[in-house]
Amino acid sequence: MKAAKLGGRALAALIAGALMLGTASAETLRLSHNVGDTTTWHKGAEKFGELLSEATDGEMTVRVFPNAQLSGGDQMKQAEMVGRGALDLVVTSAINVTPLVPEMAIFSLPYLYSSYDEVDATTQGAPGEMMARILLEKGIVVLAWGENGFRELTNNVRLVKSPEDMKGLNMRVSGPMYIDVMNALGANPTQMQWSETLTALQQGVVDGQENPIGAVIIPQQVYEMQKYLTAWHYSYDPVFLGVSKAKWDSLDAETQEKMRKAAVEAMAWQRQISREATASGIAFLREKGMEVYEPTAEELQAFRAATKPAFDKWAGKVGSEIVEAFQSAIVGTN
Ligand code: X2X
Repeated sequence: MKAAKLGGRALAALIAGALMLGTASAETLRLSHNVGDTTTWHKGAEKFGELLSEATDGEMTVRVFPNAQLSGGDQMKQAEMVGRGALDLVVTSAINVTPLVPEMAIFSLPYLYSSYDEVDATTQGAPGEMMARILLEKGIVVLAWGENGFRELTNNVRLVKSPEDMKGLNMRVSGPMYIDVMNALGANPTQMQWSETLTALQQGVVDGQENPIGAVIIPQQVYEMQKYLTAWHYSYDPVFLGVSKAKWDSLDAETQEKMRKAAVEAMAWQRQISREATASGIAFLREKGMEVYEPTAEELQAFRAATKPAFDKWAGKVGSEIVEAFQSAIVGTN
C-alpha cells in the first residue's frame, strides 16, 4: 500500500517535472524593428513568428517589438545589439546598418536599380550572399532578405520635378549616405530617427522626408502630414531578417533549418505585400489628397546626374569588388 502510494506520488512528481521542463524549454525570442506596428515590416516579423512557432510545435515563439523600443529608439543601434547577442532577432533595412557595416550602403546608391528584377537579382542572388557573409563577421546571421522598397520623396513646400526644386528644402533623412545625396541636390538634410519624424513633419520642423510607399508611407499615414509626393525611385532599401550568431550557434541543425525556412517564407510574403501596396499606392495617395508627380525618363536622368557625386563617394566607401558584383548581376537581368 505504502509503496504504491509513494509510486503514485513519484509519478505525479514526474509528470509535474516533465510539464515544467516542457515550459522551460519553450523559448520566446525577442525581435526588434524600427517602424510602426501597421507596416509590412511588422507584418513580416509577425508572420515569421507564426511560421516558426508552427514548425517547432510551439517550442519557439517570437515577440515583436516595433519602433526600435529595445534599442532606446535608436534605429541604427539594433544591428550592433544583435551582433553582440543583446537582441535575438532584427528586421531592419540596409541603410540602418551602414554605421556598423558601411558596405551595406551598396543597395541604396542613388539610381543603382531601375526595376524589381534588378533588385531581386542581387538580394536573392550571389550579391545578397556576399553581403550576408560580411554581416556574419559582425555576428549577424542574415536569414532572408525582405523589402522596404524604392524610396519616394514627400514634402510640404512644392511639387518637386527637377533637382532645382530640391534647393533649400529641409529634409529629414535616416542615414549618412542620404545626407550626401541631399546635399548634392542642394537640400538641407537633417538625420533623425524615424520614430521622431512623424511629429517633426507635423510640426513643420522639417519640410519633407523620403520613404517607400507600400512599406512605410501608407501604413504610417505620412499622407496626413505631407502634400506632395515625387515618385523618383532614387534609392532602393532592402530589409533583412537577421538572428544573432550567438543565438544561431546555440541551436541544433534541425532548428536552424526550421528557422531559416520560416524566415525565407515570411520575407517572401513581406516583399509581396510591400509591392502590392506600392502598386496600388499612388492612386490611394491621390484619393487621400496628395499631389503625386511621376517624373519622365529625362527628368529621372536629371536626378541621376545630380546625385552622381554621392554615388561615387559611397561607391568608394563600399569598394569596387562589391559594386562590380552588384552591377554585373544587374546587367545580367537586362
Ligand atoms: O527611417 C527610415 O526612413 C526607414 C524606416 O525607412 C528606415 O528604417 C531606413
